[in-house]
Amino acid sequence: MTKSRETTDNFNAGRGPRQDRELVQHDYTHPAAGWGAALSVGNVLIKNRRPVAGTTGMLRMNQEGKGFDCPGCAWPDDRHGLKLDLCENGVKHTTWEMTPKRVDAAFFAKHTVAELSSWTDYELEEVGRLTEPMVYDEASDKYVPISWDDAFRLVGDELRGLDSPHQASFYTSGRLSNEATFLYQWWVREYGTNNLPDCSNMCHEASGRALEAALGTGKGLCDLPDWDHADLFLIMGVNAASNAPRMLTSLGEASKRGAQIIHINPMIEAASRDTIVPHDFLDMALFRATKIGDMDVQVRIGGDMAVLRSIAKVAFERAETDPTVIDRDFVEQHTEGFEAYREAVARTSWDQLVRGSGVSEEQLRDLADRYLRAERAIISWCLGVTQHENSVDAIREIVNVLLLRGHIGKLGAGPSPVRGHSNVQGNRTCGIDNRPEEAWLARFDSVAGIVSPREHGLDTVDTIKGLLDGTVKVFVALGGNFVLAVPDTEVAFRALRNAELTVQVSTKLNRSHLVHGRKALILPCFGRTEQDHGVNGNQSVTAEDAMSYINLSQGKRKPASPHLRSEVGILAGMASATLPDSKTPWAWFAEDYDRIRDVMADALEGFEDFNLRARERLGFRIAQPARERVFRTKTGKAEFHAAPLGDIELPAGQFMLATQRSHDQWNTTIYSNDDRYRGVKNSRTILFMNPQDMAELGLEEFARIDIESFSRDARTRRVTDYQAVSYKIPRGNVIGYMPELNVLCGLEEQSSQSDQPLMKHVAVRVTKSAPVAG
Ligand SMILES: Nc1nc2c(c(=O)[nH]1)N[C@H]1C(S)=C(S)[C@@H](COP(=O)(O)OP(=O)(O)OC[C@H]3O[C@@H](n4cnc5c(=O)[nH]c(N)nc54)[C@H](O)[C@@H]3O)O[C@H]1N2
Ligand SMILES: Nc1nc2c(c(=O)[nH]1)N[C@H]1C(S)=C(S)[C@@H](COP(=O)(O)OP(=O)(O)OC[C@H]3O[C@@H](n4cnc5c(=O)[nH]c(N)nc54)[C@H](O)[C@@H]3O)O[C@H]1N2
Ligand SMILES: [Mo]
Repeated sequence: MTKSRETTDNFNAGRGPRQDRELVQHDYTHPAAGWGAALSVGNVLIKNRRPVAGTTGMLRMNQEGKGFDCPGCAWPDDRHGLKLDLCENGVKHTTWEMTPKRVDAAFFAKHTVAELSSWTDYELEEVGRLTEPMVYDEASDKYVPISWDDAFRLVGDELRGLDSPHQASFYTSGRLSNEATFLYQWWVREYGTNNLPDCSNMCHEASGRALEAALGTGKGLCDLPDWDHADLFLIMGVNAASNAPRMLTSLGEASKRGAQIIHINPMIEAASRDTIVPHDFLDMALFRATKIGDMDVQVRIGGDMAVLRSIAKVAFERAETDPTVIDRDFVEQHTEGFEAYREAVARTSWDQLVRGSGVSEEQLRDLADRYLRAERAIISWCLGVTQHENSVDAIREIVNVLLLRGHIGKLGAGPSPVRGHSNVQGNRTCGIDNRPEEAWLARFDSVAGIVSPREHGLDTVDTIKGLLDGTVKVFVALGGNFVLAVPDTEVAFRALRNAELTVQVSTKLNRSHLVHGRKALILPCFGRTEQDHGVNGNQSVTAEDAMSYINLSQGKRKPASPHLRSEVGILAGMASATLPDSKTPWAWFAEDYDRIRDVMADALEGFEDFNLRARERLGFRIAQPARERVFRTKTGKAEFHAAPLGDIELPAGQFMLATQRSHDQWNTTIYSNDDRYRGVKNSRTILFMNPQDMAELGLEEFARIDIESFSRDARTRRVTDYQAVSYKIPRGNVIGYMPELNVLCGLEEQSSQSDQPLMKHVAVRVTKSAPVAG
């Protein structure tokens, strides 16, 4: 069976709808959000046949704890609670879940897995919501129905049959609620392993490690009032108009009050032009756009540390004559390592800074000048900064320049990473961590009455390696689309097919259900928008956003099928079946999440009176000592970091590739082949290139190209028949889409600082495709 399936694997095609029209590209000049977005929302609602229900569903989202938390991104809700704060991509994301289409037993009876494997990823998700638990039947190569009890028994039997609990790995995609997360890690640790990989391993691991070392907290320090008071923003490596659209609201308001907004990005993204703030009805009615970019710094891919260090370079130069440039009092009272840092900066020449950043000295000085004049500065970043070899150093450099100006622990200033999935931050807080800290485990154990394992567990890349070499036999995924999200797609396919058992808890059909182990389960769960009845009525869960606010979320819609279960319920079922002698009251927890929250209140710092505070009108914010300038670092101070500038030069003829999202996708879920703000229509198998680089290679616009990557394992990975699109990006850099280009990301290409796969740091060669024969 597997044989025929492998022949249908296609690692070269786009993962959106089948491409039936020619690629088009033109400049997009309209404001971000605004009517373009409103029209696009309308189209999505119509496509999902949800014009009316879709709208009422939206009106219940993000509204003062009375609805569900938008799963679209981790940006906090409007704290004033007065406005209708929704965005195009949140609407798209939510309607995708609310589709009336269903994937039931009859559907699976009609299609073998081999046949489904030939469908596009778009077609798989398009068929609608999963409705009942299914198990893989090898004889017919089909998924067939299984009862919940039998499914749980299968999981329990397999896990108990392993020689060691470390032979199983338990993935989380960052939308799992805090309550489910807490129970998940409890089950896994009581079972006996810290094999808890998550999407954070591919996302903000670098941010967590850098901030923890520098400030004694793995999270950003800013809240929305800070965003309301800053007079300067450095927005680094984020495509905010597509991936954190509600940031545009904050930027629009900041711009109106005169704050400066500087975008540091190899691409000039839509968010650096102007926006019509989507919830500002008057602006919408009048087509009134607000400028949200004062300066674009087109850094070369991987060059952020050089940009930041140039700020420090200018600061130290000026400090010789101007004592106010560096906040001496702050540095003396609250920091450690200033002298060593000063020396490291002195050792870095302008020549290195210019080469390392790809930006002229003049522009770097202009940037520094603006930064050093600001009284309150926020530095915000996302994947453009985190997915490189030297990302931990780059993020420590963010903290370095904030420390120089005392921009920590004061209103309107600080580090503010943009997190990805709506609860990826809460997952960590509530225990999803393959490298847990002793203090966290000790407190948890004392409350839970178990002894958690202490040895570190596997992250996402380790899990793939373990599956490949057979040391991992069972793979469980709470959400996500692991096989497409991870690097090295072909290798990942082989890894998952090597498993004894794969278990996917999901809402929609995706590739990870088709690339499965010898035994395989699909366990369908409620979505965020759906009711979840316990013994005391419709239950709520909580999520933590990118600014550490905890919000209650309650679904109102009727579940997509009567056979669905909640994620908590599914976890409780799997846990009971795995641990028959457990003293943990799994089923009792699932009956009423208040009971889980009562335990969390004791086990987790900052969750005191959890049930009470979660029910406050706008939830609560988890306290962070660093905001009060109390730093839980080794020295008790905020720590400067004196790293040398990393080398990002490639041999001649190679390009640095960054893989990223289009406007019309949510990670591995692709809504269309268009990328509106970059003016692209009808294709995802494209590569943005600098026009001069294209000319040098003799490539015309839309020329057919092959892209080949280099990896330390010396294996060649290649995609063919892509198209080159000229775009204003730095020379030597190329940009294309994930998850298609994950094929090129070698499994060995991991940051030595963060262990993150180098998804924006791929060395490639570009060549003209051979002409098609005939
Ligand atoms: N609609 C929508 N929203 C989403 C998601 C989605 O897929 N769709 N995904 C969610 C998730 S999980 C996450 S983690 C976030 C991701 O949000 P983003 O970080 O915006 O994701 P990417 O699309 O990878 O875009 C990376 C950005 O960094 C820039 N960049 C690339 N290399 C560099 C570099 O070396 N330096 C700098 N300074 N910039 C660089 C790119 O031009 C691009 O603007 O969004 C979340 N929100
Ligand atoms: N090359 C490259 N690769 C990347 C990245 C990159 O920038 N470049 N980014 C990385 C990042 S930042 C991330 S976060 C990962 C994303 O990795 P994942 O989180 O694993 O992937 P998603 O595409 O977000 O998962 C989508 C699936 O989640 C399921 N789902 C949706 N809603 C729910 C729900 O409520 N409950 C459950 N149980 N399931 C649900 C659906 O079945 C859907 O098919 O990808 C990473 N991969
Ligand atoms: Mo992410």
